[in-house]
Amino acid sequence: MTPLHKVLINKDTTINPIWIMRQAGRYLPEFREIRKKNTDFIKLCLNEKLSSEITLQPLKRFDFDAAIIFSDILMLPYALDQKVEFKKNFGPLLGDLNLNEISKLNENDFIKKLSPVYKAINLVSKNNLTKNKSTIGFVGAPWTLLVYMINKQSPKVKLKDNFYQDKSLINKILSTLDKFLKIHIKNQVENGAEIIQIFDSWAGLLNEENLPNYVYNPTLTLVDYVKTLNVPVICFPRGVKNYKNYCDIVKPDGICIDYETDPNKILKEIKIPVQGGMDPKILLTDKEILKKETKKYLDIFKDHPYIFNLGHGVLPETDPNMMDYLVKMVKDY
Ligand code: 1CP
Repeated sequence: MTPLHKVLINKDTTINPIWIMRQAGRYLPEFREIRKKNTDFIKLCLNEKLSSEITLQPLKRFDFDAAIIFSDILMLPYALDQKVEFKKNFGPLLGDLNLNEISKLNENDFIKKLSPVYKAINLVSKNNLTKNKSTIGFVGAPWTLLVYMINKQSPKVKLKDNFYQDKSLINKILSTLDKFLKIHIKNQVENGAEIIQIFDSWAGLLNEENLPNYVYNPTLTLVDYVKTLNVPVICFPRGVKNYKNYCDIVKPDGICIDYETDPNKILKEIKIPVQGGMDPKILLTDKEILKKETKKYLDIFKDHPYIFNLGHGVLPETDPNMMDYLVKMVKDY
């Protein structure tokens, strides 16, 4: 059993495995080197040789316990034939959504479009660098994907005023997403993904009243599906106010918490394995502060099954030396 499985399945509290969201990415000079020569981000994700190499880059430097496949949650709308571009200093920009086209899409075409992602997972899971480590596959949660597909840009930039207006459109997209997310998850697992993480980065946009329709119910269906594949599933509903409600209803194997959530409150309320929490900005300070904050999370969760991670993705300005210090500290704890 890998360390992550020991925590997620056996609820082992004697170890503290570590991996970091966005561990393969822009804070690593070797990634920026590849990215410079590959200006089309989608094409890069669809190049299994390069995407598997990028996935393994952080494992060559640091003793992480997992590899997360270098891809993106927006590969799904891309595979549903919605145009997706990544504009420099702006983020993703999506094209118009054509539901008629989407309804004609068949499973085989979808799988074919994403086959380089599945090949990359296969290459990574068979590589020696992931021996006794987990290969993590992932998807965006239906709600977060819906947000990008309708809004066509990051809500960080602006959320359309009439976002919630067309309920029939919303429901059609949600049911399409349910079908294709399951296909995407299945193919990742069949090719070597041993854990699935569901990213709901924009769950915090909703109030409690709307969570059942858009977050709880559609995510529960996916979580139940992943369980039938005998693979543990970790959910990251960033920004929800009530993590306990979320866990009680959605019942993932592990819950990843964001950096605005009080870890002491989580420890008191939540019984399932916990992951993450520390503010990524701590890695931009100094070793003294980093040591103190890291120790804080490890101390709080010392008798609770806990996977060390941050409360959101590692920031591009992070010094890899600080990451090195963090990993060693967690391992020596
Ligand atoms: O080099 C570049 O300009 C591309 C930057 C980049 C990278 C490295 C994007 C564009 N995506 C990725 C990889 C990525 N995205 C991974 C790879 C594996 C790893 O973690 O190492 C993962 C898991 C994601 C997931 C993802 N993409 C999420 C969920 C997690 C989160 O950060 O909240 C979201 C919301 C996205 C959308 C997306 N893709 C890229 C960007 C810049 C964004 C965010 C846009 C926004 O702010 O709304």
